Amino acid sequence: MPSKTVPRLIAEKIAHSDNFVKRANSTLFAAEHCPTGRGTPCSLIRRAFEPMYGTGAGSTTVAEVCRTTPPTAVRAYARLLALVAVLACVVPVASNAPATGRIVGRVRLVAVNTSRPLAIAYSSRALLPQGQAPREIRNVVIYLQGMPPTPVPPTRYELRQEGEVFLPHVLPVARGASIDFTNGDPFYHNVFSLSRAGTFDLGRFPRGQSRDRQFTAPGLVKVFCHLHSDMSAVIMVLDHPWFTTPQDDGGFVLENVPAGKRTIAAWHERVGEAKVGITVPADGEATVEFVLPAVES
Ligand SMILES: [Cu+2]
Repeated sequence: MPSKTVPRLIAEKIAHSDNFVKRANSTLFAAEHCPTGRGTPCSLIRRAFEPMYGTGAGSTTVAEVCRTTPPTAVRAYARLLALVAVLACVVPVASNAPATGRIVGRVRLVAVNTSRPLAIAYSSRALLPQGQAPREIRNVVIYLQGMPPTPVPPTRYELRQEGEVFLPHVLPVARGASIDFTNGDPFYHNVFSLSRAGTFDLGRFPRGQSRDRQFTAPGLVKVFCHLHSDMSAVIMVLDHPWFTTPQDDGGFVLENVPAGKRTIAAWHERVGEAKVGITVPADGEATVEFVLPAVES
């Protein structure tokens, strides 16, 4: 029985318990034969053990788990392990929570004299239905700098292609997030990137279809369409959860920020990064304001 949904931690604990016999990448015994002679047919946990045993790419059967207890007991055991894992996480947090505070801020975009009009990325905005053009402030990303890599539960986002533009134009995500690129136009689009943090080409696809991609390396991923050279988007992949996009009025809040001295940055693709050092008080609030010399569209 494939157990693709068993989380790795639990799968490892199951495999290491006395009730199970594990084999990495085994061709020595088939599902019908239990080497211990005491179990029921072996079940497969595909991929879950790959990092553990280093069986390499292209390997599908990376571990076999031989059950000596019925599936219901396996599930109950897995649930018990999950509960233990949850308690192990929750209890220390409840008794010894790291002090956190919040950062409340505002971003203002100010016009500057520029010989260039808007970046070419915006030249097809006229195709958008009236009133739907995203405000330039939404293309700012606010994030903390210098934070240790902090895992974030995988999240799924959508980045649409509509009116020959990517919406949103700028999308911050945490490492591990997946993005569905959905074509909402009555003609084909493509999605590709040559960025170091993510090189891919999702091919061409028609209206209503989408292609997805997971982003596993931090950094800026610039996304384009082979078919429409004006189209572009920027995905900022961050290695922690402390980031956000300002509201239409420029306001933003970062919650649960570890207390202490922090560096907060505001990024815009035509301005780059502006950063400020602030002190976040435990159970308190720090305020910050950014003024970015970006042309309001
Ligand atoms: Cu296109």
